[in-house]
Amino acid sequence: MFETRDLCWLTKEVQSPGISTWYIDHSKDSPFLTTMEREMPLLFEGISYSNKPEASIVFSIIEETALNQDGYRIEQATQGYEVVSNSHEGLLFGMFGLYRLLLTGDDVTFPYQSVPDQNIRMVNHWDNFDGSIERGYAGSSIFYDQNTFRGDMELIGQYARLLASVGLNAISINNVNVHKLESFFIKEESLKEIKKIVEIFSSYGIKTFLSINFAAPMIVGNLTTADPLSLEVETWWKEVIGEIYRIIPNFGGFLVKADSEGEPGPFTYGRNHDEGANMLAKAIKPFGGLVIWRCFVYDCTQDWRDRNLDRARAAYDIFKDLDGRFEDNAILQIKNGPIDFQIREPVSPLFGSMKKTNHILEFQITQEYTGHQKDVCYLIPMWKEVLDFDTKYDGKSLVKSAVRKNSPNQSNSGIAAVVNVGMDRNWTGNKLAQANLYGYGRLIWNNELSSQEIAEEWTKLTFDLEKPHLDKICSILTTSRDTYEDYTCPLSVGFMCRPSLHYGPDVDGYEYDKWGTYHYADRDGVGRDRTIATGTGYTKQYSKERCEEYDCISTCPDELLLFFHHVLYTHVLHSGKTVIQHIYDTHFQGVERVLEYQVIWDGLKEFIEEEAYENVKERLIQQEKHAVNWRDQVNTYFYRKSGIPDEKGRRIFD
Ligand code: BDP
Repeated sequence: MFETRDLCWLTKEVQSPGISTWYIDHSKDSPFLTTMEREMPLLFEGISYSNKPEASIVFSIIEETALNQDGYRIEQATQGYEVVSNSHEGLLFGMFGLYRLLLTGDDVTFPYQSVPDQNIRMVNHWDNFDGSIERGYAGSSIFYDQNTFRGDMELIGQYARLLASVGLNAISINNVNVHKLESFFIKEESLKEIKKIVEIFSSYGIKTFLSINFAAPMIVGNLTTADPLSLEVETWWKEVIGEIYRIIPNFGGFLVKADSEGEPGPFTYGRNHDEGANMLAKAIKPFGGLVIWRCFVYDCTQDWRDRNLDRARAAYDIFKDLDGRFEDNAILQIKNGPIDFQIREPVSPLFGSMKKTNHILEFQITQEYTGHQKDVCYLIPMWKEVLDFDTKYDGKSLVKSAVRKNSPNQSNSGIAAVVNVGMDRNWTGNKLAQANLYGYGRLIWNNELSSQEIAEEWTKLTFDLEKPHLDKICSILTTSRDTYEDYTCPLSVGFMCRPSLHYGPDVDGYEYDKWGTYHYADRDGVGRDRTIATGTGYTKQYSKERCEEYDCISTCPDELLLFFHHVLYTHVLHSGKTVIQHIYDTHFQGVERVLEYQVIWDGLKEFIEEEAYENVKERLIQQEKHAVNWRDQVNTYFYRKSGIPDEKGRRIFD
């Protein structure tokens, strides 16, 4: 249907007549020379490789501890710019950095230095070999099609440059739920295909990982067990890993989802998660590989006899005691919240408390619970809150620094996120959802950037518009998370969505479920009691100060109230409103905001290129229907339960 693909934020031409040639120092050693030779003219139009130091952009390797692994500095030289770094990766990131600055940076002061705040900066694909994507909302997989490798290397190349341009340096290319066919990715036939993908990502400084099935020794190797302590299993993995590195010497390592949602794991054999992860980590260590082990394990069904059984507690209950018992090349990957990527959750209590194990913080860019890339929902404000959250261990310990500082090997720490791209021509389904991928990369490189700054950067790079128009798009983006929360998730009550699909309302859809339950609404009140005295005791998993704050109704922040407490509908919030009135007001407000977005977008019609305009317009229409449906179902539900009318007399279906 479309002729060319939307290259997002890398399409504009730099208008800078001063730049004409470029030169890379130590060129013979640079693994990225070919990549840069291809990129430079694309980014800085007309530029050519000069081999001469007086070129207008010079890339030099220096030795400077402050620039760390991938950092760079751009200095203004007489004829142009000099980019310096300790590593060739840093020069590559510096090349994209310079391009961005020339396009957006009216008030940049040189020298401009940029050093990433996190070492591993990763995206996780949940792509299946049949071409489908678990929780994917932008078409089918860019890697696979009907149980074959799609083999569109040009497309993968475009994707690699998008990722590198925002500073990402690691990728896993298959779903964490590893079905039978993907379990065989570790065999020679597939590895030869995977090698081609790995080479492309490597040429942009990105390491490639595979998700593996913990039971692969049985599925692939025909062994009778996958017990991590069995010698036979250990030997099998060593051979497999040796074979992987023989074919792909620059392979990154494994990502593992074990003992979670039906996936096999060490628990099957009465072993613990350190035993499972360490067996693999030891086997892959001689090759410099990593094992990234997910903490999304919640094998704890509800049981009315035991009030402590609470899904929110699971990750901490399972992993906290294992702190310090993992190999140096094993990394725990922890979701940002204790449940599952809801629009509002507290921060996982493992951050700050886990002090002797390498770890990675996991976000979700794909909008599973946040609107399926139909609804606009700019996620940077939410991620910023998580990064800036003070766990209050040892006085002060913000998540963004705890992830690194509490990892004994800081190179093996960082941030990962489930990515949102697919075969859709604009990569992300909704054009505005590109801002989440762009912003994710920018934010995890520079944790200090604000949501507003990132939104401004992305809009400037993406649309050819005057400032007042760019500001309007930014105003939609930066308020959209609050809007989505308003019509879906009052005061942190999550999971009122349609089961399995996770789009659209179904207030009781997950309530009374064996894995649930979430809102606990009855005729008098709503919310899950997670306090120490009368609830599940989840609050105890936080530092003393945070525990006291959350455990007490009067100090618990409004936005998290119903996650921690069961309260009466007439309970008065810090905001001065009752809980029931808050529910009504936010749901009406959410719909009104979406209507405002439509008006703003309509006003941009004559300035925005038609395809992008129509794409967002069509999605805003769907979002309106969605928001109205949420408003009506949630308000009606709570009106019927409580019998308390809206004090503003608005229409609620009954
Ligand atoms: C949940 C998704 C499920 C994923 C799981 C995970 O609903 O599809 O497999 O997370 O993170 O949010 O493994």
